[in-house]
Order: sequence, then structure tokens, then C-alpha cells
Amino acid sequence: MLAALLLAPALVTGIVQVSITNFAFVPDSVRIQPGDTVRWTNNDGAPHTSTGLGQGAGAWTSGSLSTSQTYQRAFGAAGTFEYKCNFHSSMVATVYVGNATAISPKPAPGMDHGAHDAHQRDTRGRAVKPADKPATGSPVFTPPN
Ligand SMILES: [Cu+2]
Repeated sequence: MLAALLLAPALVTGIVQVSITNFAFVPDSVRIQPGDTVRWTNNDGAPHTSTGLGQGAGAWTSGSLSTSQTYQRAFGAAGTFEYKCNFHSSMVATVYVGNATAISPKPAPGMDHGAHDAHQRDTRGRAVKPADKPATGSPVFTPPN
């Protein structure tokens, strides 16, 4: 009981509605937060399903939904979840959970300006040259007397 109270803030979740209308999921992509629920409602005359295309948490199926039937499920972890209707291959849609992005995002074009900043500055050799001084430890041979 105490644990449930402590966890209460994390249990504040939302329900996002997806309508199945005219052989399409509307909207065809939704973004929710982890723990939120998506509820599909078949507002079409034909039966449809909501069937996840992934594995693990990405694998689910509503079974056949007749007109006005609903199916809902919560998404606990962030990720990108594509799903389809089992009866109509053209019906595909995506649930984005958290900050997840598309499965195959296009990388931004490379902007490589780094090399231009690597040029060397001119230095005045005399200023930094070590002061002249007699060489020490030079191998001068002193013959014995
Ligand atoms: Cu369908």
C-alpha cells in the first residue's frame, strides 16, 4: 500500500484514442509517454485488428474488432511500435512511446567544418627560441697532463 502511494505520480497516465475509420488508423501515428494507453475503436463497418509487428512488448493483437468494439493496451517502455490490421495489409500505423523516433531516421547531412579550425598559427621563432647559452656537457676531450 505504501509502495503504491509512493509510486502514485508515475501512475498518472493518459489514454490516447485511435479511431479505425474507412480502412485506416486515424491518426496513423501517435506519440505517448511510457505508461500511457492507446485505445483503438473500430468506427468502421468492417472488422479490423490492431496487431503489433514487433517482438516482446511490440507483439500484441486485439483480435477481430467488430463495429464499435474497442481494444486498449498500455505501453510501459519507450520505443517505436509499428502495427497493422491483420485483415488489410494497407492498414499500418505507429505508436511512438517517449522520445522514440522512426525506426529508420534519415541522418542529417554531414557538415564537416572541423578541419578549417585546425590550421596552425604563425609563431615568431626568435621569441620562443631558448636563450643562447654555452652548450654544456659537450664531449670535449681534455687530455691528461
Ligand atoms: Cu482492417
